[in-house]
Amino acid sequence: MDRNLSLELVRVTEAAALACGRWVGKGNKNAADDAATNAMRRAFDSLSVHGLVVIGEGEMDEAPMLYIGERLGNGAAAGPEVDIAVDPLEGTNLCSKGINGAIATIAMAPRGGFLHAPDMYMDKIVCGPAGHGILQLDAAAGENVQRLAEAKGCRTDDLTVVLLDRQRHEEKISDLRRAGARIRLLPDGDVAPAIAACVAGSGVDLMLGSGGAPEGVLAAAAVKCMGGMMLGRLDFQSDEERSRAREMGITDFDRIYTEDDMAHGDVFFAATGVTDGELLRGVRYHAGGAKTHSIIMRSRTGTVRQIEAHHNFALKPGFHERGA
Ligand code: VTB
Repeated sequence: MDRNLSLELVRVTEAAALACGRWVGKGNKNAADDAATNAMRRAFDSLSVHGLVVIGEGEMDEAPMLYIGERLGNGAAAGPEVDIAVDPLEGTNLCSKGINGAIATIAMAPRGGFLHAPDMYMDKIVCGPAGHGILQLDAAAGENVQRLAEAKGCRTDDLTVVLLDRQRHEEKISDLRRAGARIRLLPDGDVAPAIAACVAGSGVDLMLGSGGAPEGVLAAAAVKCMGGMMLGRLDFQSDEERSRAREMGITDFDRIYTEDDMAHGDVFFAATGVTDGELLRGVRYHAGGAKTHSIIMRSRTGTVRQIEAHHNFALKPGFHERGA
């Protein structure tokens, strides 16, 4: 694949962030999500790929654009055949309330490179490279923290674990507290902390718990690019979910997927901050322009770039409204 694609991809997440950034704190998560989705969809038109959405905004009958199965890209003859995973606004509630942690994100892999994860929960554990061969999805949370502390040569209370603040995590949380770990409970958004867990010095050492499976695939793409470790297993809540998964080609319901099972081949990942977070600053607007902060990466080279972009709306009429 063309090495420039990761640099192209960041324009897509920047466009989405610039568009939904206008909706921060306005209490309208659907409008924020629509703005991000529209802008991201439009930005794709200039990308030289033959893209197919495999993780998107929903099924074709549920979402007007960026739905699963939609073909994207400008169709340039030379463009590669790629699968695309998107979450134009990951953390719609965070954005609508103006809380930290909302991002615009996208991942791309050669055709067939992503797990076609159904829209349901996935039990996840994510850590940087130190976690390989050490952490287990089914080990008690406290035990995982002990093992990670040993591997890193630190104390358990040197480690910070992030979980979504949900009742379903009660047992994990008490177990982590018993083990002495520092914990951060987030209202929403488990992709950004999964990325942070792979970045040394980010303030996040481990991300655990059950969140969206599509978000799991996006996280896996980033984890793979950074050499981190991730394990995930679909967390079925009903037989209806099992039959939906079967329709999507999943036969082994107990399978534990690694980051590589969920995202393989030459994977690209990009995310832009919408509101502030551990890793990415949110969009900052000023007279006539805005500043965005993004992270982009590619698995084949392992290069991780952070990009601060200064956008001049005067030179791109309509840009600040459309974000394209
Ligand atoms: C999860 C998580 C997401 O929404 O999908 C969550 O992965 C929904 O979980 O990052 P609940 O049903 O417990 O609310 C996010 O937090 C935001 O999209």
